Amino acid sequence: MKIFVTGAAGFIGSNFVELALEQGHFVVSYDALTYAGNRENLEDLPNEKNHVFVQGMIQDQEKVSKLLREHQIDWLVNFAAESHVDKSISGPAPFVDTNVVGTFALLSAAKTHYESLSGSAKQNFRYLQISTDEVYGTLGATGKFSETTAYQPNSPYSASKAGGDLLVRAWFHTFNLPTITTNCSNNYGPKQFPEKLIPHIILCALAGKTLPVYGKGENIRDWIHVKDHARGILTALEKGTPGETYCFGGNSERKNLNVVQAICAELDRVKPLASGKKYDSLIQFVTDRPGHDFRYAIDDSKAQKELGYSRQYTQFEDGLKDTIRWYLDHFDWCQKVTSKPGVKIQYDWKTLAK
Ligand code: NAD
Ligand code: TDX
Repeated sequence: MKIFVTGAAGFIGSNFVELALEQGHFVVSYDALTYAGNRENLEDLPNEKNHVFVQGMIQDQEKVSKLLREHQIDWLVNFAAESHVDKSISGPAPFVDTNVVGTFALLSAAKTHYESLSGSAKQNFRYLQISTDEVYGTLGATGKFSETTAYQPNSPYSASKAGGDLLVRAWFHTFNLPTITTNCSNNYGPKQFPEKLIPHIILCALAGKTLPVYGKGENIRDWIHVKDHARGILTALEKGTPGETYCFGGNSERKNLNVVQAICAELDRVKPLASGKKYDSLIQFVTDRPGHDFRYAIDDSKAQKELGYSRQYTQFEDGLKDTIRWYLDHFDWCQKVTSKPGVKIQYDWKTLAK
């Protein structure tokens, strides 16, 4: 298939592009290259001849329309988003602009393209919206989110994602655009921007800085390896029913403090501190995130039953070890992506490289 991937230079988008190319698809990667998007994420890809990169904003409907037409696109997958909850609290405007207005522009371009198609091209066309479990709000100690859970977003980030998702729903019901929405839990793995918990803690630890744990570290997230998520998305494109939503989770709920402690334990093993101290001595409990959702967990039995979806990373701690190894082996990448203008996170690279 010919796939138009927005947000392709980000964490999950770039892992998806790699999988799609491996599977023999043709991919047009489209990305604005914000602070979170990096061209480096799309280097050394398999089947390079089947890959085109175009820089642009999803809000640019005319540009997207032209690309959909020129490349005779079959599947549009929308990963492009402002994705960091903390940034949505300090500055929500770009979240509304990209996640809501940008989704509207993409849907408008997709509708025009879809209506120009006929025969099998029209039958095969899909618009896939990448969403999150955060749109469902927060869980208490028990229960799980599923496709039937009501949307109750709590942060500016999740509210903006929910806004985009509701537009997608309306474009299916009103205009018959064949849309699919996937809601996934917290991803981890290679190429995640170091503002997010796991890579941020790895790099702070290696730089000998304190490890910030919000509140008491008791909030719970359900961790899925990014490569399992990418496989799930491809399966939804291949086998999903238009108008449906599918949830993907990792079946790996962990308290934040336990995730940070697991990172410390692995670093003690593979890169012990020269001082002889243990990495967990760097843990510092800091002011909690405002409106911090307590717990997320996903029931993905619908995706398992209807799409035949299954996870290959079943042990979070093993996937975490691989992820830590990836960051240790990619200091250059870490340095490059955090040295861009507008990125506030700074590490002491001389300490890190030791
Ligand atoms: P990311 O921040 O790493 O990547 C986002 C990408 O979108 C970047 O490359 C950025 O340059 C691009 N982008 C931002 N605004 C754009 C615009 N206006 N036009 C074009 N490109 C733009 O995010 P991620 O973690 O890879 O998340 C990808 C998608 O998956 C998002 O929609 C996010 O909401 C969703 N999601 C993420 C997670 C997670 O754990 N990271 C979980 C569930 C769902
Ligand atoms: O330094 C930190 N310390 C800390 O305790 C950071 C960055 C985070 N945290 C906590 C907050 C969360 O409970 O760790 C948890 C995970 O935080 P993030 O990595 O910022 O992820 P989260 O807020 O859960 O959102 C993520 O998962 C769902 C993605 O960023 C979203 O894009 C996705 O939709």
